[in-house]
Amino acid sequence: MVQGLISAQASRVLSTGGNTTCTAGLSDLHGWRKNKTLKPFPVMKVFDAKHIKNIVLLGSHGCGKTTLAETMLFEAGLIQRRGRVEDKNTVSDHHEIEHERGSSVHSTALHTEWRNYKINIIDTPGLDDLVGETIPALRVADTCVLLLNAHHGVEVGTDLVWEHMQRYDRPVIIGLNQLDHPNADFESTVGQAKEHFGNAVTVMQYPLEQGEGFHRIIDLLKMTMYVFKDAGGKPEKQPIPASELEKANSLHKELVEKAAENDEALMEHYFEKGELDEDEMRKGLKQGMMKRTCFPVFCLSALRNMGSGRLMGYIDNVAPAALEMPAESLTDGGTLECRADGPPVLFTFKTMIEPKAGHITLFKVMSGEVKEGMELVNDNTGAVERINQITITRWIASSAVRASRTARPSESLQRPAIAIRSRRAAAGSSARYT
Ligand SMILES: Nc1nc2c(ncn2[C@@H]2O[C@H](COP(=O)(O)OP(=O)(O)OP(=O)(O)O)[C@@H](O)[C@H]2O)c(=O)[nH]1
Ligand SMILES: [Mg+2]
Repeated sequence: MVQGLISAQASRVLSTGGNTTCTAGLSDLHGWRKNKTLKPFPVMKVFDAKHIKNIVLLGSHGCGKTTLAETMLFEAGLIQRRGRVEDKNTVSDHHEIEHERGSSVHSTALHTEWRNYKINIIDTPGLDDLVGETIPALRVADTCVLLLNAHHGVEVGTDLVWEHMQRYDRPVIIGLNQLDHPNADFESTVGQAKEHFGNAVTVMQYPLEQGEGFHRIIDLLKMTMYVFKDAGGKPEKQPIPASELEKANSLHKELVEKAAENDEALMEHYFEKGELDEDEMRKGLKQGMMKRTCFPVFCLSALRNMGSGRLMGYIDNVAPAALEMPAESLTDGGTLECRADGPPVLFTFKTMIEPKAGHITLFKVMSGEVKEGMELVNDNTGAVERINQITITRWIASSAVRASRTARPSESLQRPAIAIRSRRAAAGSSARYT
């Protein structure tokens, strides 16, 4: 795996700043529709970098990452029907080999939109021998969503991926999934998470029941109870039952203190008032996530579509955007800030050969704007490479769609899998272009 950079040779840099137009590769879409009802291709929305969140789904084999990704797309209305891994019709596990194996083999870049945010998702494979797919994804995401399986607790595969997560120092959200499973055990899984990942593990929600009957979640930030119908989806908000108030209030207090401890002004406020409001808590929790002193825990049943909306809401409001992340340290000792007005820098994190679409390289715009036709220098090879075509993969790479001619900061994942076609980028390579 090579890491490298391609930089713009000043004289050849074309002016940046085009608008976004999309034309769908109809033939590909057509094929796609056979097995899924897909909303007609919307006009591509443009999100500014503040409204883009890049997450990577991580966790042991079978903990539910692909199912959660499917639910996040469905909950946002980007797909009309949820696929199931067993039925070989999920959006993420679209490769033949993934159908054969019944689990993810490749990292897949997807996106969803929640309220006025775009959430880019990389779904990674959990099998240990496929960690080569997970590391580049970790490299370009801004927040890690680590899924734990509530009936297995912290697994060997979880510890393995946690080790890699340590290297990248990214903020972490913990999703406690499969709470509908008959053997689900929330308390013991949280206990194990604290043992393995430390006191930064912070309970944001707890389930009122587990197993078959799982359908109510107490939220300690909003101090409300979410009640799901059997079919899952949008929950009803109800007041916390009197029988739960004592427990909820004491856990809420712990959460407030966790938020306050990350910011002096918040701490002072807390000492004065003895409480923090939701926005103040979010501010403290965000700082705690950036400092990795707070790993918020959310309750989920991806299979029964319970809890993904709240998780996406938290990612929107609290998880950091690429612009808020610390500057990247470069191999040459320099640093690189994610700035819209910065020099055009992109980082390729995956190259693949897709049926129908051919050679595709996925990249993240680390700074500035990248435009079709631009010539950038590959920092690994020193070679000048031309950005031939920027496309958007809509779920399945083979239905690549011609993207805008310009890519902007963190836009890599804004429209997942913005690709450049360049025969030079070796499959599986990652490189930095400037
Ligand atoms: N009961 C229950 N089963 C679930 C849930 N989420 C996923 N599953 C099941 O768990 C199995 C594995 O789900 P996947 O989504 O493929 O898990 P994964 O983490 O993507 O697995 P890898 O791709 O191998 O890493 C499938 O049979 C799912 O239907 C859940 O919330 N509850
Ligand atoms: Mg999977």
